[in-house]
Amino acid sequence: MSASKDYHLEKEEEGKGFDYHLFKRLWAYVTPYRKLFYLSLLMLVLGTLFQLYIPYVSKNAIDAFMMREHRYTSSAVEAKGYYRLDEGLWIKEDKGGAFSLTRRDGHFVLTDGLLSFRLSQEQIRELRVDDIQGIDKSVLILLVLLFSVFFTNYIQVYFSNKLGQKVIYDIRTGLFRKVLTLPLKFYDHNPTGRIVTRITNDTENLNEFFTSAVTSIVKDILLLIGIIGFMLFLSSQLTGYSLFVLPVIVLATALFRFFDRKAYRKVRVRLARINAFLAEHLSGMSVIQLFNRETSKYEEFKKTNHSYYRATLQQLTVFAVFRPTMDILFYIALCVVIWFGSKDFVSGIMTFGVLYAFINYIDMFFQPLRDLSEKFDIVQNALASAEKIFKLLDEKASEIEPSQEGPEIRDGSVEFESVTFGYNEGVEVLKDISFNIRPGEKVAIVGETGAGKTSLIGILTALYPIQKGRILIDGIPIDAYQVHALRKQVAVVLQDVFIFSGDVVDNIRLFDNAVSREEVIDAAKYVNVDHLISRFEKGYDTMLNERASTLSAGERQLIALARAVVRDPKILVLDEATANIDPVTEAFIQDAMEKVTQGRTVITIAHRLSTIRNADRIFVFHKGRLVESGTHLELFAKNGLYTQLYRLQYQLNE
Ligand code: M5T
Ligand code: MG
Repeated sequence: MSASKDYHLEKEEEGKGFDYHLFKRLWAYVTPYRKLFYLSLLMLVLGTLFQLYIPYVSKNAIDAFMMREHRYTSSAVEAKGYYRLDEGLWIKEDKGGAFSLTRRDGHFVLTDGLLSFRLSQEQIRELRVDDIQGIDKSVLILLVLLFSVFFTNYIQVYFSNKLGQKVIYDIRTGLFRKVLTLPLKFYDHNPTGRIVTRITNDTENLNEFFTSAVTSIVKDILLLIGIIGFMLFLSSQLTGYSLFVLPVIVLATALFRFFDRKAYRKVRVRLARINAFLAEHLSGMSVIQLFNRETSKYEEFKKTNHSYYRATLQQLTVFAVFRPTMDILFYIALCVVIWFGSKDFVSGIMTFGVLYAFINYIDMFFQPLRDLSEKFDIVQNALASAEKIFKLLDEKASEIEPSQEGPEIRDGSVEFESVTFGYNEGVEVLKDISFNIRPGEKVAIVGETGAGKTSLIGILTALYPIQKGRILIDGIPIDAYQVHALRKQVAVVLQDVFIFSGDVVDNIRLFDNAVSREEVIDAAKYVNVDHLISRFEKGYDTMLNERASTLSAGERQLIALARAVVRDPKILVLDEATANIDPVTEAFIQDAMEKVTQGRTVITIAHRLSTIRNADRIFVFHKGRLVESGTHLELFAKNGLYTQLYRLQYQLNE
């Protein structure tokens, strides 16, 4: 693909790393909900502590109640605190006692080296009632801990998701509000797909950041620190042995990050390519089919699709290597713990409970490690998205400073004073235009394609700023009006009419509920589109789609005319569609035009004979300049450009 063809694609920038300002700005969005944030953080810390405590409680249960050494002294007579074992044998727990409790052939035996008594299960339970109660208590504590982990996790997940949703809701709303105020120039340079991506995908990336990444990173780090803390507390030596794999883990993770980032970026770029391809080709489906481009487009898509597939495979490979590597490292660490730990246990340096807890902690240790390295992508991705979102939010709203208050348009005179305008620097589309239109005058503008006629509308309605000169309405420069007031009184019917998805009524009043259904119908009758609408399946309630594929060009023009009329503007600007209209519709439009132009200043970019003939004055544009003006007869008599144009375009219709 050539560079020019890829202009609408995202460039994948290098990862930004951790930018303090970015975090500060993101935090500003969290501030209104910081209670949620702190609460979820608190739950996170509590949950992690509970989780860390579980192996430790098990260790206590094992060492204090299960594996404890028991010694007893004996007495031949009954005494307080002594337990009757047999006729003439009473025993009592005593650390310095001669009898010890040992296991032999699956039974407990009480022995002092000379005598030994085999104990029944009943007796052992009575003797070790403290241990059994201790175990009960430990299990209860474990249960409470488990439920607390569940409960804190639940609250934490709920609150952090709520926080994420609230934040991205605000960001999405903010983005759309921004987008509504952006100058049209912005849209000339930014393809729709990109802006849609900003408002949907990029905010979604942020959501993931808030809900899963931030919390799990904090949690993982807490866990790692906590686990190492507990392990050091239990046995610093064994901690040292078991973490000897740590450098290997760090290396493996760094390698994984490197390859994963590369693969991930590729996946994103290629997915964006698929999206862009689809968006473009779905909209242009009729052209593809009409020009038999199906096969070649299919091949093109297959190629794009395949390159995406390859990129995902590559990413999978990276993961497929990383996960088992981490697993092997985990098992190695486990082997080390068992090897050294068991020896320590056998030689009596370490209790069995500590060994048990250690194995648990090692198991726990690897989960956050795997997680952290995989979550890193989300963070980086989110920060890249945040940056792009903020860039859009920082776009300058409009080069035309909006006036806060301003006059109302009363008469509707329009004056251009040496106006020069271009969309891009260095290319002048309109050059030194001066004219004066009186209130109520009907002016037709003619000129060849690309002469700058449509551009005139853009600057009259302040959609684009001009470079030189002044535009005045009622003798007042347009920038002195509130943009709102200006556009209320200058209604425009554009060359290609945009229809929104919605019914006919809403498309005429443009979803403005201040306009009643009756007013809409009146306007439709006024412009002679009423009888066309009543032929629709559901009349005024017929749903239209945004491509207006169910309307004819003439119907669309008339709906747009009704749209303009319903607002009762002082100045009406019409950009006639170049498409030919059948004589019947032509008559309807002409009749409508006669009515709607009453008492209004009308500027029509004319493609029809009737419009030109009925105009009070005609302006002839040529290559961005106003070259001739006057009535039809005056201009015709001049035998200049107008005569030429007129002859070329209309002689056949004469
Ligand atoms: C005049 C350029 C266009 C042409 C010149 C609308 C628009 C136009 N142009 C831009 O660069 N960006 C734009 O957004 O300006 O264009 P126009 O005013 O649309 O011409 P027209 O209305 O007289 O032509 P037509 O065909 O509608 O009769 O060079 O490239
Ligand atoms: Mg045009």
